[in-house]
This record gives sequence, C-alpha cells and structure tokens, in this order.
Amino acid sequence: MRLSQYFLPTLRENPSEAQIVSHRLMLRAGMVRQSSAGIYSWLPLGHRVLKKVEQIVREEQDRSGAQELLMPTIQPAELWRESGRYDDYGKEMLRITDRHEREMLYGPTNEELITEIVRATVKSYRDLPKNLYHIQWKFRDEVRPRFGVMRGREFLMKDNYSFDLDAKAARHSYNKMFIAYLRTFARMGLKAIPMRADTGPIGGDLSHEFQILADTGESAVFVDKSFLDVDLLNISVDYDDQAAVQKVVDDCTRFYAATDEKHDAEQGAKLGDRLVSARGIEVGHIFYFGTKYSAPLKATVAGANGETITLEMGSYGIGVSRLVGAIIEASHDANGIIWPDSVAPFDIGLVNLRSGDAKCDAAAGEFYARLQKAGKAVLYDDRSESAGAKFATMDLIGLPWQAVIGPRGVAAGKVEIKRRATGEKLELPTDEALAKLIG
Ligand code: 5CA
Repeated sequence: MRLSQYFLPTLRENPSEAQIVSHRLMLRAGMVRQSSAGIYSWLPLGHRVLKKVEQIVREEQDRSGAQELLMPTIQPAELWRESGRYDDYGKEMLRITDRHEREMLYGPTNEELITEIVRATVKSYRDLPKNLYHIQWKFRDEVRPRFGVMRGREFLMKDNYSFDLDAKAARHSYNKMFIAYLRTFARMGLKAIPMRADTGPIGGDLSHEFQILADTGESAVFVDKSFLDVDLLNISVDYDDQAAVQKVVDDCTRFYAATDEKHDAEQGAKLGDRLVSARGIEVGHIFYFGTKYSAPLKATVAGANGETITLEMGSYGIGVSRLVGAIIEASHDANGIIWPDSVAPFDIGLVNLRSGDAKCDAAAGEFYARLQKAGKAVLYDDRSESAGAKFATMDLIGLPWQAVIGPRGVAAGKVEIKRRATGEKLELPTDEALAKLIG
C-alpha cells in the first residue's frame, strides 16, 4: 500500500480526551474515531489490527474443536424473560421496540440465544459434546465508557458456549478453553494470567479471568510472584487427552492469583512478600455454570436409556476489540506503538527519503515490489514529506520493521533496516536487506 493513497488520518498532538496511552496512540495513529461515547469506527489501520487479532482468536478456537457460527446482534426479549435475565440486566441492556411493538434488545451476550438454537436442534446424547462460538459486536450501555476501545459500549467479543452431558465432560470443555486462551494471548505477545474471578451477571461458581498486568488496568489483582516467572507462552497439549489437559490447568492454578472480588486477604498474607498487588486488564473470562440456562430454557436431550438429560453449559469470552488497546498498553514507547509481528497491520514500513528523485523512486519501487512478491504486507511511504516526518509516522504506527532508501544508500547499493522494538539498525546490501526482511 502506498501511503500517498492510504487513508491514515494521523494526529500530531495528543488528543485531550484520551487518558491512557493506548487510547492516545490509537487516536494519533488514525486507527479509530469515536462516533458517540464508547462507540467507534475502525479506520483502515485499526481495522487491519482488529482482523489480525480476530484471526488468531479464530484459529485457536478451531484448533480446540470449537465451531464457528454467527448469531445476530438483535435478540428477542422473550428469550431473556425465559432465563429471568431480562429484568436483572437493568440499564446496561439496550432495549429496542420494533415497528410491531415487539420488544427486542441489542445483545450484551448470547447465552439465551445459543441455548435456544441447541434446544431446538440437538435431541440426542449422541450429538454431544458441542462447543459453538461466534465473533460478533455486543452492546452494553456502560455507565462510564472510557479508555477508548478498552471499555466501550459497542465492542467486539468472541464468545462461545459449550454443551455437555455431565459435569465431568463440561469440566473438560472448560479446561480446553482455559488452554486455548493461554495459547491465544501468547500468540499476541501477551502474558495473560488466569485468576479466580467473580461470575457477575453470567452466573455459576467456577470462573477465571485472564488478566494482563498493566498500571492502567481497571481491575485490582493479586498474584503470587512465582507465577510471573512460569512460562505460559509455550503450552501445547493433545486436547482429547483429558488427564493431560487437566494437568496443564492444575499447573497454572496451583499459584495464588485472584481478582479483587475473589481476593482472600488471609490466604494472600501467607505469601508474605511474594504477594504482588497490581492492576490488570481483563482480556478474557470463562465460566462454568452447569444448568443455569439450560434448566429454565429446557435445553435437554434423550440419554442412552431414554432418560432426560439437562445440558451442562459453560461460556467463554474474549474482548477482541479491547485486546487491540491492551496490546498497545503492553507494547509501546515514547515514540509510539510497537506491534508484535503477529498482529501488526503491515509487516514493513518502507521509507523513501527522497520521493520525486528518479533514482530513489526506482530503487524504492523495486524494493517494494520484491517485498510484496515475497508475500509481505508493506506500507510504502512515497509522500513528499521531510525525512523527520516520515520517521515519526513510522515510529508512531509501530510496524515491526522499517526499511529506508535514500540517495546515499542508492549510490552504495544499500538499504537501511530498523527493528522497531529494539531500535537496532543495519545497513545492508539490497539483496541481504531483502533476505533479512523476508525472513
Ligand atoms: N457471556 C460471557 C462469556 S462469553 C461474557 O459475556 N463474559 S464477559 O462479560 O466477561 O465479557 C467477555 C470479555 O469481553 C471480557 O473479558 C472483556 O475482555 C470483554 N468486555 C466486556 N465488557 C467490555 C467493554 N465494555 N468493552 C470492551 N470489552 C469488553
């Protein structure tokens, strides 16, 4: 993509409404634009990152055996009356009346809707287990939307729902998601710590939140310092091996880690100075709630002997749009964003230091074509701006690699490449620079 043609409305100044760094940088890098409180448009650069994050989430869901579907954003109120949550949800739920005076709502979550789909279609124990997910916009009329996409009113969530015949199988479904979450966040370069958590309006008694430690986090969290050194980034397991899956979960949950609501001061005190009190960003939350929805909604199947079995359920959420902000909170410096390779909107930013100069244009144009041919996503700054402005833009938008072509390099047959994360620069002959970037 040529930057001269790309829609990248960057800001030079810090927007006054942004209180935290990720919000500031997302606005300055032209990733999002607020349309009303807590509701955002995703501009091309932000949209590319959102799609990358979504795709990692999708791949790890698929790997765990979950199946993707897509449910609507607008739901009928009557289903929520069946579960008893229509009144409980209060003002956070956006209620809508259609032209026939039917009560509808913009879904804040989907337990009722998915349970209705399963109860209407799954009739026999032979059809279970099932784990179904979608990646869809949610609406919660939060009292205080803030911090940009971190606490929005409209936000993108991956939510899935497991259906099992008994508690043991349901626990296995829960454990698989626990591991899928660790893998998902690790692939985004994040260390997400699973913590015992409160279940709030979703319900149930087994629940973990996945928290990224960051000073700007909204949750107060408590964690055993030893846990921070455990390698959560390289977990691999055969999902069908129940015992192996349980062992990974046990290994991760043997350390003390709890959110504020679940924190047990007495237990925490036993850790002495190993107890770390910090702030966290909740990027995922998983729940096991048994028959809380299947019983009132009558989601049952016939068992092997014709008996009626009420389904055991869990639900699992990842804040896809929140993650874009969380990744920036975890990875930035004074000059801007530092994208991990896996979620970067482009792999390489190519800077032509003297656009309009025939030799530079030819060299940069050819380098651009060769990178693209090798399958790299390249943002080519071909504008006639100053070198300083071009470098500032590249550092701000945080692409993992920068490649710089100028008159001196062209004369010497060299290209300078810079790794955004470390600032390390190398001046290499063109072919070597290309090989290094193609990796
Ligand atoms: N039904 C369950 C699991 S599918 C559920 O809704 N869980 S949740 O309420 O914990 O939300 C799941 C995830 O969505 C959270 O962990 C968080 O990362 C994200 N999330 C929740 N509220 C917001 C919000 N207002 N803005 C951005 N992300 C949010």
